Amino acid sequence: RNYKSQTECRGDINRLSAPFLAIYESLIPSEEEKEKQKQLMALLNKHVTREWPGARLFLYGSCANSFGFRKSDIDVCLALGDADIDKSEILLKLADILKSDNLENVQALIRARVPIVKLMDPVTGISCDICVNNLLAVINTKLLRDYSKIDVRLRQLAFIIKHWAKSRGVNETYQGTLSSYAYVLMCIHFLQQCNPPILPCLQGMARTYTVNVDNVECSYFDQVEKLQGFGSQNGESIARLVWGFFNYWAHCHDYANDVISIRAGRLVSKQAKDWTRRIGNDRHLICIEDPFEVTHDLGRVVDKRSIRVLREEFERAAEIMQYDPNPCVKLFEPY
Ligand code: 3AT
Ligand code: MG
Repeated sequence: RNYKSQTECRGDINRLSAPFLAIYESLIPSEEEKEKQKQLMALLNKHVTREWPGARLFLYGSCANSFGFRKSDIDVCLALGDADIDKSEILLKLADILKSDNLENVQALIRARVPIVKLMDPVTGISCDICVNNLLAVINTKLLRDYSKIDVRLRQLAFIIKHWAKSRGVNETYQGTLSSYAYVLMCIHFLQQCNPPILPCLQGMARTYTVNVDNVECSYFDQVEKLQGFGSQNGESIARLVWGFFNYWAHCHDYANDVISIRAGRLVSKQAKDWTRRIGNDRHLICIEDPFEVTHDLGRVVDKRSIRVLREEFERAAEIMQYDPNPCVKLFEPY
């Protein structure tokens, strides 16, 4: 089902692409920063393999999924083969080991929802969070990175949407708004459902990559170099896509009935997922299905108050994209 846009797009939309692309370019991390991240990973690896010879370290989240801004912290996952370990014990041990090196502010936060060790490396200036055995996050990081290689407009759109969300204060899960991960899924969905599509549905194609993590089978077509040019039938400019994204979430999405699913490559119904009523803290006011943990709604953090904030922000952004002479200023105005 393709949505019909509520409004005709303004006639001068394409002249807005240059300023959006300039913002995107200004947010991309430098090669030098990427080098420093590798340097810190090598240092951490040395400590970890000395203590746990079979262990591996993975980067995940925005530093590895290609949707990270410059000067971001990095997220690291320590993968230990054994599933039955006591994570708190491992993290306390890891903190002890890292404290004895020159790392600063080393702290084990073992009571957090995702328990981690935090630290700052004074040599590179990079801060980092290390979690244990969070392999689904490593796999969803790869999926997002693979999507970003198919059409550069995904990375451009997601950077602009994340920058908007951070500027407007709607990228705060503890306040009931959405995570960066959720916004990237919304961008992928949007580019899958446009006509002609700019992105395929990788989980709906022949599987070339399969892993089992925590009893979840994760598989999809990952030979994305073969999909170069997939979206070229659709010539929409980045400005037009930003306009379309906000128009979709402001005026076209059916919040009462629909779930976005990049796994299915289309909308699915709340009914089919039994997400029609509140269960515990899950209110399902905006439904974004996780591509692998399909019972997991990334919109679960959204409550009665924050859904209003979010929808008002989408409407504000759609209005600016339609009428403002200089949207790039107004759109990112601090709230
Ligand atoms: P920033 O650039 O730091 O804002 P990020 O991409 O690092 O964004 P998050 O901080 O939202 O994104 O999350 C870090 C990673 O953790 C991204 C994703 O691989 C994983 N992740 C986050 N939230 C969830 C979730 N609810 N379910 C599964 N994986 C998640
Ligand atoms: Mg992060």
